[in-house]
Amino acid sequence: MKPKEGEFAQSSRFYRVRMREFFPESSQHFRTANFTSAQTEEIDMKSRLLATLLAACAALCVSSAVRADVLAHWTFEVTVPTTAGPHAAEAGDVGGQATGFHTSTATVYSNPVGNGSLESFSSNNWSTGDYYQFQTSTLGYHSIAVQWDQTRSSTGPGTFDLQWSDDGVNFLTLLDDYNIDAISWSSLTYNPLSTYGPIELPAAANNKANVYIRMTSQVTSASAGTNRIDDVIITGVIPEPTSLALLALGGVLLRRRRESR
Ligand SMILES: [Ca+2]
Ligand SMILES: [Ca+2]
Ligand SMILES: [Ca+2]
Repeated sequence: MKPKEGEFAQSSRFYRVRMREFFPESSQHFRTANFTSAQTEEIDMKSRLLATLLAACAALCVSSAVRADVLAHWTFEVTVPTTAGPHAAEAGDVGGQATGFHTSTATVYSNPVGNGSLESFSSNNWSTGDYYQFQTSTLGYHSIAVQWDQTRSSTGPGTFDLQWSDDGVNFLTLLDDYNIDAISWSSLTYNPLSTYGPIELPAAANNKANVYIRMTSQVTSASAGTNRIDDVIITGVIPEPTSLALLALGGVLLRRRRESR
């Protein structure tokens, strides 16, 4: 796309606009066009510098937007659930608590094999409205997301809602009636078909002292039917001042180059 020497007047308007940014005091020349090869080289060099800086800034902004931190990760390898909890997250920068809730007092909480691991969080006697709940803090974080592994026995509940709340009382549905297949888990082999998400929470979940996420059964199943969950991971993003600083630095460098002419 580089114009040949002496052809600047005919090159694209975009190019001329960019050149005027660099040489505001002599922008008239770009319409009449007659450059020595040294001038053309300088124009190209500055143009490339600007493009490089813009690309670097853009790349940094994008990378900071997608790089998420793990706030809480429940593996159940350490807590090894035998009750409704609370069970502390084994990993993550913030931590949090997992609990189960069942209407039936006959419910047994247990720890069969996970999805490629030894332990998970399992329960039986499922009624509509029973749930697994995961709590963490999102203070200082945005772009909150959750992913998890879930399966069931052949007679366990297979329809759930994913819900969230910032007070633990009023829940909003993120995923309505998602389906859980009865996939046999192995402690040695991870099965990606049992992984759900990541599902992003709305901006209202940003920067909250408490965020609660529930997987709530939409059906009542046979009393012996189980549903189990493993590797629940809540992530968030800390706004990074470095990308903003780099953008500002780019602006300073460009100004200096202009002023030094
Ligand atoms: Ca596990
Ligand atoms: Ca176990
Ligand atoms: Ca539903």
